[in-house]
Amino acid sequence: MLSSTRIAALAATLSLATTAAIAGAADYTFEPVTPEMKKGDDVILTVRLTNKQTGKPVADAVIFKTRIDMAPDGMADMESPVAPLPSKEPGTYAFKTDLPMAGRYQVTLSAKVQGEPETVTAKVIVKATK
Ligand SMILES: [Cu+2]
Repeated sequence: MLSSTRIAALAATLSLATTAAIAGAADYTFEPVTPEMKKGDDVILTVRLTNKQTGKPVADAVIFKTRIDMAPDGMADMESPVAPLPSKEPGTYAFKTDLPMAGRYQVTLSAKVQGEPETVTAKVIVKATK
């Protein structure tokens, strides 16, 4: 016979399994590795992709769209060139860009994560200083 504690534990396990099954793009987050850097040309900007449920970095994602602009400071049309660089650490993704003036830059990313059918999109804010 199952005790009520066992049943509660079983129910909790089942609901966890259900949550994992319906996991989606919202379970992933991009964060800047260095949220603040010196302005200039050929700046290396690195973001980390994390699975929020496990807290672990997510390697081998394919970032297929990247845009960097100054939208946070009202300059959405001030767009910077972006070139992907090889990753130095699993779960981090690096780009070469220009941050020509001090202020806040928005990095808009679209990525395909292994095993996740939905596209993961994110907006990351970084700050360039003088
Ligand atoms: Cu600007």
